Amino acid sequence: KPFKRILLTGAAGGLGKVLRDRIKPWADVIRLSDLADLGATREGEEIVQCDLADKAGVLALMEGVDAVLHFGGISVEAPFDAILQANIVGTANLYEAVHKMGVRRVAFASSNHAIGYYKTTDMIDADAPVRPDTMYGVSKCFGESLSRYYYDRFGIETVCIRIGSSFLEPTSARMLVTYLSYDDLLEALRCSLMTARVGHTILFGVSDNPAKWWDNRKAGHLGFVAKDSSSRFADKFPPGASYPAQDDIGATFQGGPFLLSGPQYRQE
Ligand code: NAI
Ligand code: 15L
Repeated sequence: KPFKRILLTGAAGGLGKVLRDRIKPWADVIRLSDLADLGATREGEEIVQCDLADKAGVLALMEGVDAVLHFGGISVEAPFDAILQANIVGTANLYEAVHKMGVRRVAFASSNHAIGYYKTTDMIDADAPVRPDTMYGVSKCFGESLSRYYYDRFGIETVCIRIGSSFLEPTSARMLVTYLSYDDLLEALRCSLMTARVGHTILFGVSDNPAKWWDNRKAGHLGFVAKDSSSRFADKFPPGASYPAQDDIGATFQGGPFLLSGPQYRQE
């Protein structure tokens, strides 16, 4: 197998549960970690319950690890104090541990909400300046910057995957554009871990959907080719229909409903 031990953070979450069995061919041991309970240990697994905000705990978590899939943290908008601990302090603890323990490769679950203030009429690539739409999005920008720093300073390689919407199927018209199938997520992770040299790469995690906002040519060296498409769900959301109902701002910006979270927003 390509790796001895892969650490998956956020293993009890929606995507963690999807990945738990599917990444087993990549390592002798998968170390699963989360704040939440992970149930019984299965074959080829180790379970370490840990709060990412606990620096010593995260350092111990990294022992013997040779690659990390960092999916743990708060996955939606939330009060800043909570985001600060889980996503900002948590990701800082993770990279410090990665550095101290000599881990060479990380795949970081970033989000489209790092660039959610671009309009739905915009087409952007990895060089477009970040435009987070929430404090959650700001925390993902922090993870992207932090991983850039650890690459430039220490040569630790990271692929930041700006995941669109990775669920069983799209649940809104917007998700026909942002949908990332589970198989395509797995392929994006496989490319992120197995490509010989990735440096610091930003990859938009999206399937080969008919409508596109994101150009992945700057991540071409990863060789990621999405196989799925939201087209088979298009009938559920005919043009002009909006389900769930969104007001104009939700349809104007790439971040969609996240623009409606929080106390205030502006339209320009
Ligand atoms: P989720 O919310 O279902 O899972 C996140 C997991 O992180 C949870 O099990 C939670 O207990 C754990 N967690 C939260 N705070 C923690 C802490 N302080 N210490 C340790 N563990 C903690 O989210 P989901 O959908 O599985 O997403 C996984 C990752 O992918 C997240 O980082 C999310 O931001 C990112 N992402 C997901 C997208 C999607 O479409 N599902 C889209 C864009 C990004
Ligand atoms: C995200 O970043 C969230 O983690 C996920 O729950 C979805 O809301 C997704 O973005 C999205 O934009 O659909």
